[in-house]
Amino acid sequence: MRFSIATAIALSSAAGTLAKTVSINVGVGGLNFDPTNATDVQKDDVLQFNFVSNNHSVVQSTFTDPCTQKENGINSGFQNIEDPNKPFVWNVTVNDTTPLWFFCSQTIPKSHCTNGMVLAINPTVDSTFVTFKNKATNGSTSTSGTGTSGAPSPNNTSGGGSGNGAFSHSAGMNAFSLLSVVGIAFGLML
Ligand SMILES: *[C@@H]1O[C@H](CO)[C@@H](O)[C@H](O)[C@H]1NC(C)=O
Ligand SMILES: *[C@@H]1O[C@H](CO)[C@@H](O)[C@H](O)[C@H]1NC(C)=O
Ligand SMILES: *[C@@H]1O[C@H](CO)[C@@H](O)[C@H](O)[C@H]1NC(C)=O
Ligand SMILES: *[C@@H]1O[C@H](CO)[C@@H](O)[C@H](O)[C@H]1NC(C)=O
Ligand SMILES: *[C@@H]1O[C@H](CO)[C@@H](O)[C@H](O)[C@H]1NC(C)=O
Ligand SMILES: *[C@@H]1O[C@H](CO)[C@@H](O)[C@H](O)[C@H]1NC(C)=O
Ligand SMILES: *[C@@H]1O[C@H](CO)[C@@H](O)[C@H](O)[C@H]1NC(C)=O
Ligand SMILES: [Cu+2]
Repeated sequence: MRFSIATAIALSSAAGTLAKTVSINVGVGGLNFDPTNATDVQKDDVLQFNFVSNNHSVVQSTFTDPCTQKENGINSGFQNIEDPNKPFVWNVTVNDTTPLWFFCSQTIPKSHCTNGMVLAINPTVDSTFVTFKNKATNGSTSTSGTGTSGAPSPNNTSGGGSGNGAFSHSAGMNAFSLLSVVGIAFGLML
């Protein structure tokens, strides 16, 4: 089987436009999303939300009202994870590049949103992640850190660590990109 130059170039340009997966951990080790924000998310890219611990949700809101569900906004529902080895994965396809704003709607025993559990996709220079988060927390600088709720024990909230490593992230994509680069090199050598 031979890779022609044409095949290599076709593969390469396909790789340039292929949708990517943006992996986002939900509430791992604290009341936060990791990463807290993502830029350059394009149409057809997939947001892969990984729920590995506690009882969180991902709910779409608006920049002006971070802790309230947007009308007809998307909502993962509460996902109570009892076994970090059995995470829940929620994939959301992005349909355009307008900013998306999200929060966790858990309020027991305290509001995760007002403690800073918010996420921005494609924030802009006018509507930044920092401003969005400040709106959510009302400017509070209180550590949103380890005071997680719903866990068996606060000492165990980082137990998602092992589950965390279990995610493949976008390994498939990377492998594909590598393949096309190798394909070009191979094609040029023929
Ligand atoms: C936005 O996310 C990037 C990583 O993707 C991070 O380096 C940066 O600190 C984040 N910005 C804020 C304001 O948290
Ligand atoms: C998860 O949290 C929601 C909202 O607080 C609550 O209604 C639900 O009972 C919780 N689920 C479990 C299994 O604890
Ligand atoms: C979510 O997307 C990832 C990467 O595209 C894929 O590997 C996984 O099977 C999808 N999971 C679900 C539940 O759709
Ligand atoms: C994009 O459109 C699909 C299909 O209608 C929908 O399931 C998905 O929730 C949309 N994505 C967002 C971010 O609204
Ligand atoms: C927000 O903070 C201001 C000043 O710190 C305070 O006066 C106001 O009551 C707070 N609003 C809410 C909704 O907590
Ligand atoms: C967490 O661990 C610390 C010391 O490692 C201990 O003092 C504390 O009581 C523990 N808390 C719980 C809820 O287990
Ligand atoms: C952490 O959780 C495990 C099981 O989930 C339990 O065996 C262990 O005692 C817990 N540790 C603490 C400090 O609560
Ligand atoms: Cu939460």
